[in-house]
Amino acid sequence: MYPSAAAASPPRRDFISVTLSPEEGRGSGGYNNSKAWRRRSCWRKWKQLSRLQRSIILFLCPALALCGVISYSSLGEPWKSLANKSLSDQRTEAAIPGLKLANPAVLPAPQKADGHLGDYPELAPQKPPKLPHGRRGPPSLQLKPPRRNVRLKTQYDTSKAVEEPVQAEREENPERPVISWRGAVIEPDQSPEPPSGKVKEAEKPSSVEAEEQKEPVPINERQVAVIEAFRHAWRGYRAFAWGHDELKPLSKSYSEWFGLGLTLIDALDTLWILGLKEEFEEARKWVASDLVFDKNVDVNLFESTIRILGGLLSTYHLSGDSLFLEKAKDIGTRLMPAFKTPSKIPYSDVNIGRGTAHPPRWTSDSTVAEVTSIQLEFRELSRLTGDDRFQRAVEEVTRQVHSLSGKNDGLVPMFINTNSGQFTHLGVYTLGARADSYYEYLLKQWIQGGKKENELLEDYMRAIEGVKKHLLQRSQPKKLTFVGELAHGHFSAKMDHLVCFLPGTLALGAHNGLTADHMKLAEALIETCYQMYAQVETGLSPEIVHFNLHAQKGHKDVEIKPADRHNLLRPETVESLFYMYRFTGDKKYQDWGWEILQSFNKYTRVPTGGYTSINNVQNPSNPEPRDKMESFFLGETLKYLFLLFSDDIDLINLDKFVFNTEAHPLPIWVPA
Ligand code: DMJ
Repeated sequence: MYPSAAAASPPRRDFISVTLSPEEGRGSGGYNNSKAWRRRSCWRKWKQLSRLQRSIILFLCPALALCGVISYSSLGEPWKSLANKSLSDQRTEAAIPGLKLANPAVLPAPQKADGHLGDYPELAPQKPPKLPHGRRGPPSLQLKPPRRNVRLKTQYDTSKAVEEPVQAEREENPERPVISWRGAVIEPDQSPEPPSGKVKEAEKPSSVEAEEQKEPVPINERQVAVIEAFRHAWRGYRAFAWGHDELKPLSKSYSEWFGLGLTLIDALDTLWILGLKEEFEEARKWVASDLVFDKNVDVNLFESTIRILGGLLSTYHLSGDSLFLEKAKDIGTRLMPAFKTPSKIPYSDVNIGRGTAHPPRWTSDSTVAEVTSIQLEFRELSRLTGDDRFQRAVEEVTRQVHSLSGKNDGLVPMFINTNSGQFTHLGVYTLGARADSYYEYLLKQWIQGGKKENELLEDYMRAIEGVKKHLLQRSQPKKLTFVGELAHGHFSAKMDHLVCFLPGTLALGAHNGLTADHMKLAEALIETCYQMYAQVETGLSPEIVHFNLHAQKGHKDVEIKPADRHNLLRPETVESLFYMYRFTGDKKYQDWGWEILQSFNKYTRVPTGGYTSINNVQNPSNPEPRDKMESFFLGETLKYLFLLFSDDIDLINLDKFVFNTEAHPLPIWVPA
C-alpha cells in the first residue's frame, strides 16, 4: 500500500562505465605504429630547437601546470556542489512517490500572502560559532545541525555570509550575548530578571563540554517530507491561531486552554531541530514580547510542566538563549503553590497569577501519572538555577509514592489523595491514561541522574515484572503481544494508544544496560502498536483498541468500539519507533513510521493549513475531522518522525539527552 523508499528508489550508480570501440579494444597495428612514429617525430623537432627556446619551454610548462592546479581548486567546488544537487534532487523525487521538488503542488510554495513566511530557507550547514565567555547559561548544546542534501531552494547560501557579521559583532563587543542560530543572529531579550531573583550561572552540562564538532549528517528525503508537514501545520497555526493554545484548522480559528501560546512553546525545540530558522526567530520574538505568566488563569500542573516548562528548558539547552531559562524559571516558580497541600502531593491546578492552587472541583485526588511525571523538569530547573526548592518538592512526591502501599507487583493505582497522600481507587491497574508516564519517569529520572538513584530503578524493574505477570497477553489470530488492564482481578484486553510509549521506554532501558528481555518485549510490543495502525482502514490508530483473545473467523486482532475510534494525532507509536530504530538500526521501523506519516497526510491534513484530529479512523471516505490540532502534534509527533528518519545518532544523542514525556530533550547530568 505504501511503497518503501528502498522499493521506489532507482538503483544507485556509484561507478562510471566506459565503453571502448572494438578497434580500440582489440588494438590495431596501425594505431601502435602511428603512436611510435609520432614520438620519434616530436623528439626530432625538440632537438631542432635552440637551447634558449628549450629553456623557455621547460620553465613555462611547470608554471602553467601550477596555475592550473590553483584555479581548479577554487573553481571546482561550485561545480561539484551543482552536480551533487541535481543528483540528490533526483533521488528525493524518486524516493517519495509524488514528490517533485520543483513542484509547488506537492511541496507547497511557502505562503507569501501574509508577508511573513519566506521561501524555504537555504540552511547550509555550519558549525555553531563559539559563544563568548562570560555569557550566562550553558554552552549551546547545539547539536550538529542537520544538513540538507536535498535542496529545496538554491537561491542563496547564507552560511558564510551570516557568520561573518556574527564574528565581527563578537570581536567588537565580546560581552554582548549574541546568539548564533545556524547562521542567524538573534538578539537576546533585554528583559529583567525573573521575579524570584537572579538566574544563577548555569552548570555546564558535562555532556557537551568536551564534545568535538563533527561534520553534520545530511538530512534525507523522508526528513524533508516531515519538514514539509511541519511547515504546513505551522502555516495554519501562524495564520489563524498565532499566540493561542491550539489551532482549529477547519474553522480557521483557535481554542484556549491556558491562554499561554501552548502550541508555539511546545513547538520551539522542534523548530530548532528541524532547522526552521526563520520560524524559530519569529516564535522567539513572541516569547520575548508576548509570553506573560502573570495572568489570572488556572493551569494544569502536569500539562504546563511537560509542555511549557519542559519546552522552555529544552529550547534553552539547544539554543543557549537565556530568555528561555528566564521564562522557565518564571513559570516554574509560579507552579510551586501546587505543592502546598496537607500531604505535599500536589494539586492538579494552579492559578499562576494569584499563586493559589486547588484540586479539581469534584475530588481532592490527583492523578498518579500527573504528580509523578513532573520530576525531570523541576529537577533540571533546580540544577540550572541553583534553587533546590523545585527539586525538593518533586522528589518528596517520588519518595512518598515509592513507599506507598496499594501497589500490585510494582503497578500503581491511578489516583492519589492530596490530603492523605494515599492511593485511592485501589485495584485498577493500567499502563494507559492516568498511570502511563509514572513508569516512564522512573526510568528516565534514573538516567537523568546518572543511574545512581537505585530506588527509581528498583521501582521500574519491579513494575515491568508486574506488567509481565498481570497485564501481558497475546491476541488472535496474529498472536500480537499487548498490555491489557486489570480491574479488581479481572483482565481486560483493552489497550490505549498511550501505552505505545512503552516499547520505546523498554528499549531505552535495555540500551542503558537493563536486561535484554526488555528489548525482546519492546520488539513484540512495537509490532502490536504498528498493527494498531496497519489493521485499520485509514492506516491510523484509534485512541483505544480491544484485542481478540480467541480466534474468530473474519475477525482481526484489533477490535474498535464506536466511542474509541478517534485519533488525536498522538505521538506514542512514532516515539517508540524512533527508539527502536536508534537502538537496532532495523529499517523496518523507519518504513512503518513512513506509512504512518502518509496516513496523517492523507486523512488529517487540512488544505488551508494545519492538521486535524479525526473522529473515525475506520472511515476513509469521511474520517470526520474534529477541527483541532493538539500541540503535541508539533511538539512530539513530527519531532519523533524527523528523528526516526535520521541516521545521525548525534541529532539528540540518547546518551546525552533524555526526552521528557512531551518529547522535550533535557541533558543527562552524567552522560554515558
Ligand atoms: C502528551 O501530552 C504526552 O506525551 C503525555 O505523556 C501523554 N499525552 C500526550 C500525547 O499523547
